[in-house]
Amino acid sequence: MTYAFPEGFIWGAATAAHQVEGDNTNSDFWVLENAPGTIFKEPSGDACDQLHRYPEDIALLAGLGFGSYRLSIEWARIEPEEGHFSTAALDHYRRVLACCHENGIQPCVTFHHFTSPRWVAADGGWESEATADRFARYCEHATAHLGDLIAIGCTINEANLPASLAYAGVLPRQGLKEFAPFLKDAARLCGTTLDRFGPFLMSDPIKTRDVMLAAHCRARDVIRGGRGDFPVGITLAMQDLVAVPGGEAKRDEARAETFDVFLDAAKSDDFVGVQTYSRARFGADGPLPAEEGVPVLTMGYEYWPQALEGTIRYAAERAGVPIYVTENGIGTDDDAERVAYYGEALKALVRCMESGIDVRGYYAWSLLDNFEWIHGYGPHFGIVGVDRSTQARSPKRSAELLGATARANTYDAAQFRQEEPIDE
Ligand code: GCO
Repeated sequence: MTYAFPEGFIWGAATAAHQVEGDNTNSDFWVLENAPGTIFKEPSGDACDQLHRYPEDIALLAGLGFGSYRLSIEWARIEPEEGHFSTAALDHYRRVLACCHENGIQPCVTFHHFTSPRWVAADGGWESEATADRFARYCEHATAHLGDLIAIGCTINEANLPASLAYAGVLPRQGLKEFAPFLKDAARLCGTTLDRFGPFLMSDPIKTRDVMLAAHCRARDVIRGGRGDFPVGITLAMQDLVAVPGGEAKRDEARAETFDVFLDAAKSDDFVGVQTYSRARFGADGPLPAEEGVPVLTMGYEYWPQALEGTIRYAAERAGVPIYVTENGIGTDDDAERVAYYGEALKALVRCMESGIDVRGYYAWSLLDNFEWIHGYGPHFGIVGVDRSTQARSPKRSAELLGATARANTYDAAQFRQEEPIDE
């Protein structure tokens, strides 16, 4: 089976600043990772040193055949103290974006990917309304400096993640503060008290959802009104929520609590960014465990690449705006499994295209093996491997196949089935 994508379809790979840049010392997550008793498996440290190695990474991405790079800019670097905007940090990102253009890569820029400056987290963070205004002000400055070089803008990454995890029972509904004693020390190290401390994913998930939604809407408006002319949207963590017979009501409740408020707000956006890794099943009493016989990945969810079809369909139908798949991928040490995953996921994407859904682009998560938050460097999502002692990059077969797909703008199912590299 082959499928030719429409002209102009965007193919890329994604990363996030904190996961690849290294030494993001002014961010709230840096404090969380290094606090005594932390629940993080290891600190991010140098990450992939992309702060210095971005020219190599961008050239690599272009050489593989991709046309776009989804990266995030780091608020903690750009506004290290409230109201102080670092021209040096903004100039750094200007060089990064210029480097993308020099390599024929369209930059898709995420303004917030989980991390915030310490001062934001110390003053209410994502539990405080004030953060919505502060975020919009930061976006306004960043757009004034960078907007002419941005091809696609994502305000906030996975703003619905805390609410989704709370609904699934992974996060306590009132947040982690009572349950994770290290947060008290982390708050102190940030110069605040536990009740004022509000880093993403560590805070009250429902308040976070509401503040992030407000922040997104304000940011979207200032970004649109600023320098440059590019589509602006939000990205959402979207598992395919499916009901076993009798589970429809619970599935719909989960959709309402975790997707719908954002998808409804996205009706006024230029697109929705869909980020899908797996599915979640619902029975009459709520979330169900993995189905027997379906492999469970290191991240704890099912190997279910076809999930992408359901999430694209749901997002497109509810929001009624174009879709970008801003993340899709698998954490595995076995690149053959990754190739098989992408083969199935792209097939699901093709089914959506064939039924006329307006999908404009697809980004693999991730360009690089990188810092996977509380899991540290254990899970490998990269299509390019990174040697942790030398920082040497080595593209995997999955990178070559996705790059070839991008270059041809055509999906060829047979390629994703071959055992041996196509060019050898
Ligand atoms: C997220 C983030 C990424 C993750 C990726 C793999 O979805 O949590 O956007 O930062 O690394 O999803 O888990």
